Amino acid sequence: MFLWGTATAAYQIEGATGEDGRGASVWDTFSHEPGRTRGGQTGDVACDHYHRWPEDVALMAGLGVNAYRFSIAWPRVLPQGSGQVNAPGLDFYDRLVDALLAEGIQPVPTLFHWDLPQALEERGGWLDRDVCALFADYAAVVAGRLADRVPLWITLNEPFVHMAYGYAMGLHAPGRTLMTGALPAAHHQLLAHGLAVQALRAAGARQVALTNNCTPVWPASREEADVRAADAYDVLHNRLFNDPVLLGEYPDLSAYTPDLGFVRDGDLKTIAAPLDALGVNYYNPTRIAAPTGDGLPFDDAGVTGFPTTAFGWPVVPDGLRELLTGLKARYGAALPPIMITENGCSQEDTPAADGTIDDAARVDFLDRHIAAMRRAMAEGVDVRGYFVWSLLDNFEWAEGYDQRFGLVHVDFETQRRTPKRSYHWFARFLKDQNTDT
Ligand code: GBH
Repeated sequence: MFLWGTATAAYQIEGATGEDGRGASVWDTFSHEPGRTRGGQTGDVACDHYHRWPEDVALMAGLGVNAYRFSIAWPRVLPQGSGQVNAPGLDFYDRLVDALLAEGIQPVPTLFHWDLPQALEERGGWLDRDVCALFADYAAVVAGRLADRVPLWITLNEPFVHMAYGYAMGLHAPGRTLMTGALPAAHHQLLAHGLAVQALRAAGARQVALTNNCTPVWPASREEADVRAADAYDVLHNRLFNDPVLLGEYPDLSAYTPDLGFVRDGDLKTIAAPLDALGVNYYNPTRIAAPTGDGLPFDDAGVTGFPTTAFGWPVVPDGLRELLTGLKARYGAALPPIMITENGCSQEDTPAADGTIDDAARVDFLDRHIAAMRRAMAEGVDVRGYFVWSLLDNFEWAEGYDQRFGLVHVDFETQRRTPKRSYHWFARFLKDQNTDT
């Protein structure tokens, strides 16, 4: 069965950050520091999903999706990151899973979507190798409770973005600005993934995946310097996270670091544990030019000549086809089936006088990206699922509540949910799928 779903993440929707024994995460800390997020906004309340989840499950039932990708907040389950399990935290996800199953919706949990327990940040976060084993312990606890009802598990969300934004550039929690010194955070996330694959399977998980953010990389010109820079960027954004998992080796990282001292014997074997699916989050291609400074081996030249989302990101549907066929060309038989675990766009989405939200641009965006995915499938790429980011407008990290990605509008003053035109469009689309098959 092809999975058609929507996606969310715990810190972006749950709120209730101090309730029922939840520990603090790096995003609680970071978002409360002055100047970190737009207008100082935080996920303290977000979509109040922790209390309103029955309404949100009903919205998905009305939509007609057969899958829902959400993330589990590590600090809800283990407030200190390790040790004492917080029963009410696990109970919350247990109830959610049952409610989804009752509506015929397959729960697809992600174990880490950037909300590391603050207690683990205090010992170094993802720079501390010991956190890898603690992640596997956490995975075992959650799967021990849910794997009887949850077939497919995702370990991490976008380790590239977490490394780059959280550890290299300081735009996300934990706000470190290590630049290439952030590389151990990539390796430790990957090692944590590999250890979690073992823990999940031991706890009865039938299918395990990793979700990577992938981008087709376009050289700014055919000049050799631009082509070389584009290759260097492809190494950092895509191959650093796909090669070790799928091929069991790192790409040439010499443009970023003189040595890989943080990689120990046996790590790559752990990281390369066979997967049942590769989760791919696609937003847009990246255009890269030769470096002008003396820091990184590339410059972001910006994609021009395409329409943009409210965020300013270029809308390039065929980039998804290009990405998928490119993955197949590079990894061949080593490429597991693919799930598009996120695709979507932010738009202005202001309600009209009568309260309706006519997000025609989102309808067009989704329609064209699904068509591009199907072109890739026609070209032989094995795609097994597609999840819209996102079900609800939510806390868009450093951008706060201004960037709206939902099929459902959220009024953050009242928490009122209003399905947008794209919701009704996707519901119709899903109905047509069912009658076709
Ligand atoms: C995902 O990250 C996250 O998983 C999710 O939590 C988040 O809410 C969602 O996307 C929307 O942001 O065109 O050069 O300006 C996406 C990471 C990084 C992808 C920035 C798009 C734009 C680059 N994004 N990138 S550019």
